[in-house]
Amino acid sequence: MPNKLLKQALSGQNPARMWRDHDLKDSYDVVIIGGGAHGLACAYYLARHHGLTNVAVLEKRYIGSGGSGRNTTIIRSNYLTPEGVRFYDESVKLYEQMSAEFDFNVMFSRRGHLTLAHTDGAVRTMRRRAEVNQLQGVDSRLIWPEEIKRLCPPIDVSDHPRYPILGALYHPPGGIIRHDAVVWGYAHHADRLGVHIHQLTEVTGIAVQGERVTGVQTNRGFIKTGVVLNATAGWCTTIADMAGVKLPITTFPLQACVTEPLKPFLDVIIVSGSLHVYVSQSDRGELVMGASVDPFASYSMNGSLAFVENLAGHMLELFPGLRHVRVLRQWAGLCDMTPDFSPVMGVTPVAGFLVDVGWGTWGFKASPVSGKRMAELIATGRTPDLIHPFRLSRFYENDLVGEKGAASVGH
Ligand code: PYC
Repeated sequence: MPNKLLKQALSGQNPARMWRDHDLKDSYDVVIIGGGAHGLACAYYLARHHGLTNVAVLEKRYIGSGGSGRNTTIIRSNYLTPEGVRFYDESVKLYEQMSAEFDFNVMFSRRGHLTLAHTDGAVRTMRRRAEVNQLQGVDSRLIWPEEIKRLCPPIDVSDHPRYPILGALYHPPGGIIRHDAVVWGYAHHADRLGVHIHQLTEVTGIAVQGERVTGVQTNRGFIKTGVVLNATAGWCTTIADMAGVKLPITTFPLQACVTEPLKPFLDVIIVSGSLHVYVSQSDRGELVMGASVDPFASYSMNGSLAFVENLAGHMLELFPGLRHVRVLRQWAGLCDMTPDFSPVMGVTPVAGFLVDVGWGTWGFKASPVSGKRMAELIATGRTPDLIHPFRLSRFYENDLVGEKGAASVGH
């Protein structure tokens, strides 16, 4: 890599663009709405695995400007239901091999993921998750304060805090990654395979004739197409409404923040549902932290003082030694919450209009698997077994996939 950089510098030539701009064609085989990691992954797998390259990805701002660039990059598969564990496990595996597949360092860092239990009820839930995980072949186990302290020396496992730590679900495969690199990697390879990525292209309407999608209206013109994938976050219900499809989703802001860089001291990911906090240390040394969604439905992406104050209080219960550390910046993203805390993927009552939505606070980690499996559905017309449990019709068939107990923090 240094040789490549040196050659490039000496050649005086600009590096090749990661992805290119194109004129908007008046027709595509597939139109994907949303230029985040999900939409770009789907475009990439359509082209790479199925040879479908007459594909447009429409992004109203710049790629990765939504949830893909606003999350805290945690990757894990320690879910509560067998359906959830199997699905996220495939995603973890795709993330593990991503740098090799792209020949581009996406900085995946396997850290180990600890979900702390502060009550007997939480210990029971962690035990159940560990057993479900193990039955699906996923490495997770219940551990106790002595081992927690060994894995994470700065954490307070004494009985001094208001909510002492009783145990934890330990999930060694859990990791973090550079989220921009994931977006750029998918964009670059989709572009090279012939996909058109259109930034600053906003969808203003979806044409439906006789219960079948026929096109998409944008601020740059009309596109004729028979297949539209709604891969948006924050505005997924607005887009679905344009096709006449109702989604059982409510949107909430989720805030996060980072501290100034510190010397490396935390090489595991720590999550506490009871204290509403999760934290990891990035490769730059910053502590990347978040909590649960704001307690009101809104499209606001403003940060609030209340969030930082609460988060700091809870962080200090776990790590009293951090009291002098300064918060550097904070931000918010939008989370589309479903009633069972699982996503919605697949077909809708409108033929040709598909959804990959409802990603709440768990979407980024699923980008590779949802992209791969939605591409398979689009290309073959058959719903893959792995995403069948997450179909829209489950809400009318009383067949929910309840994952609230595996959300990182209480909601
Ligand atoms: O589901 O791992 C997770 C998560 C981390 C931050 C928000 N959600």
